[in-house]
Parts: sequence; structure tokens; C-alpha cells
Amino acid sequence: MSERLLVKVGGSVLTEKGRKGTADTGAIGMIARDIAACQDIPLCLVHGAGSFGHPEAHQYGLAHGADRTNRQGIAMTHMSVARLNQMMVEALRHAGADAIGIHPLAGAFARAGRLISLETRPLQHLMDMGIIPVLHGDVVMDEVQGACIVSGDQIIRYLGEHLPFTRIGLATDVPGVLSKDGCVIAEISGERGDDVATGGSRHTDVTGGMKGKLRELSELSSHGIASEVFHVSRLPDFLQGRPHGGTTILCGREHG
Ligand code: IP8
Repeated sequence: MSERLLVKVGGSVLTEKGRKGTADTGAIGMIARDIAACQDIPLCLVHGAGSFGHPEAHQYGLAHGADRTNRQGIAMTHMSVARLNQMMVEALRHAGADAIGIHPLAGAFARAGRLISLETRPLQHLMDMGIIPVLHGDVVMDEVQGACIVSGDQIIRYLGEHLPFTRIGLATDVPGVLSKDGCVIAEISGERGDDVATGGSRHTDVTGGMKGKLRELSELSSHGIASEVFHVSRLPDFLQGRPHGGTTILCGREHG
């Protein structure tokens, strides 16, 4: 199979996490240029929310669901992450890539906080045409709890299981998955995790930071799908298939 990439860029990379609704336009532009430089490779991009979306989700208590009492939080949270998505898409287009924003709220559905459906056929067709679909962590309607927050990592897990990507990479603000003594762990098998540093973020993160990320990537691994976590400065290396100094979450079947 020729290359087809699924890439996630963390919200902590795209935004100033301590300042509500503040984008790091320099970082967004750099990532857009890195991706636009690889236009020959079909790619789907997912990004996190950082200081967009998380504060609103927290304010309205959406991590625990939604009903008529906190329903304003659905629109407030979605509008916030959609603004960041628009900035990412515009930066990609400015850099010369053909990109289009796709909002999970419009077509995804969840059950008790877990994504159970997301239409993937348009994404496949967009990539076939050389257009980059740009998805993001979002508020999603939920059949058990009204609504929930679905992280970009959860979307990566879903897309990784439902579309045929050759490589899956997550660009973060740390050089990889770190051990408790602060070293990058080069390889993790799906089951391991006790010696991994999953410390919480200082900032509002309703989807669990590195712990949430490893949960999704372990699930991918158990389906026989590997993924890679690396520092965003190494994104060009990942895109070109070069070593990036980060962590590979091995495909579970390799440990059969
Ligand atoms: O930053 C969260 O997505 P994440 C999306 O990938 C929100 O965890 C808060 C609406």
C-alpha cells in the first residue's frame, strides 16, 4: 500500500494553554508549512483543543454529560474549538495545501463518552482527491449522557481502526512518552504503562492528557495498529518516514 498518514497535533502545541482562547499562530504556521511540504502523501489531520474548548467544557461540566441545564455549553465549547480549526485550516491553505475543516459534532455519535460512529467515507474521498481533512477534538452528542467531550486522541483511535493508514503519528510538546525518570521510552507494548509518566497538566484538560492518549493508543495497539509519539519539531522527520527520537506504541500482535 502506498503511504497514507494519520497525524494528530496536540492542542498544547497549537495554543497558549494558560491563556483561554489564545492560539500560538507561529506554531500553527510552522506545522502548516511542514505538512504542505509533503503534499504528495495523502494525509488526514486531527488536532486537539488546548486553551480552546477545554475551559468551556470544564465551565459547563460537559465531561459528565449534558442536559437542558447546561446545554449552552455544547455550543460554547464547539464554537471555541471550531475557531481553532478554522485557524489551522486557513494556515494550511495559506501554506499551499488544500485543506478543509470537518467538525465531528456534525456527524459523530458517542455512547457513555466513547465515540461509536463517525462517517469516514468523505474523509477517504477527500484524501483520494489530495485534500487534507482537518478534524478536531469536539463536543459530541451521546446516547447515554446527552453529550460528551471526544478528544482528538479518541478520534485518532477511531480513524486508525476504520481507515487504512500506513502510519499514525502524534506530535506533542514533549519528545515522546516519558518514563518516570524523564527519559523517552523508545518502544511501548500495548499492555505496559506502569513505568510511564502520565502526570496531569497544570492547565484545564478535560480529556486526560498523556494518560488519555495512552489509553487510546493502547486500544489501537490491541487491534494490531502501531502509532508514534514525538516532539512537534520532529514532524518533518515523521512525515518523511525518518527516525524522530520519540516513542513507538507497538502493534499488540507483535507481542502475540
Ligand atoms: O484537546 C478536546 O480535545 P483534546 C476537545 O484532543 C474539547 O483533548 C475540549 C472540546
